[in-house]
Amino acid sequence: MSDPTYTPPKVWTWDKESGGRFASINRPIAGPTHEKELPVGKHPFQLYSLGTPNGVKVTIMFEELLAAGHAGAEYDAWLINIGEGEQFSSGFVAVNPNSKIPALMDHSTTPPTRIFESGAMLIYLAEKFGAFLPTENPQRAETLSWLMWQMGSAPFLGGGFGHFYAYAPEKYEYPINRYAMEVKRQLDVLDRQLKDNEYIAGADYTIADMAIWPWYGALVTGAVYDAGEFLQVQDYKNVIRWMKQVGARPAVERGKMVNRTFGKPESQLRERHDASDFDTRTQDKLEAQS
Ligand SMILES: N[C@@H](CCC(=O)N[C@@H](CS)C(=O)NCC(=O)O)C(=O)O
Repeated sequence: MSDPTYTPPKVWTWDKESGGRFASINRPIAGPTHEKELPVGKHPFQLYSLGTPNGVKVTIMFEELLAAGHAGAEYDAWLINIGEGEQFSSGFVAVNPNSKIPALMDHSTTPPTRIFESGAMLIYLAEKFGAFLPTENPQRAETLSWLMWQMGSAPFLGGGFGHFYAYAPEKYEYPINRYAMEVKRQLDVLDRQLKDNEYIAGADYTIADMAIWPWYGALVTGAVYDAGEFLQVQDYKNVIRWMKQVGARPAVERGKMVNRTFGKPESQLRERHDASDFDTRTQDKLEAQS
């Protein structure tokens, strides 16, 4: 193990060998690394994504909209392999200058509209279809407050706790303590809110649930970062009740399969171009054909 103390030099320089999972794709500069256009399918919405929590928020929203009868929400979901640096192609950067999944194009507008940041996509789609975002205050303000809470909080869970507990090349007590404390505090925030409310923003299921469930719903199953015991997630009983309730929605079950590249083959629909793909193109079926 290297020396756990560090004296920063006067000027930070890029250490390409910093180690840890994702070290090979982390760079201190933005912009494309290579020229490549993105594919465009037949539907109004073109989603370029991966089945991580940030990607799943948006595929849940699309599946919920379609289940609610909004046929205009049909979408193609293309797989972006971030481990291979596909988020740095010229086509992807043109949709999301921040080079992170998910990235979305709405081809039903002239010219087509680009949307980046998963929270912005949820608001855009909710406003476009008049669904899952209350139009009147205080419910609208409450929903947007919780949506922004998720966008501000999850980096402490993923980039903070998850990075130092699961991905860093060596384990250090200081950052793990710091972020475990913060994540447990966040879980307690949710647990208290869900004690008196069926859903995150009150009595109705909204985009706030869709944003928070893929991160904190997964966390209380113990599956995320294999940290269930460490964080004692079973203590957050109201979050667990809500996690199960939201997870049982058929649109949520479908949404979490889209662009998924891990887990059981039957749970992976790596690309979605048609509603029938859930029946015919999951990974187990594709592998059986090859
Ligand atoms: N705030 C962004 C976060 C997106 C994000 O962090 N995406 C990750 C995957 S979950 C990513 O694309 N990472 C690739 C990289 O950092 O190069 C959002 O919610 O859309």
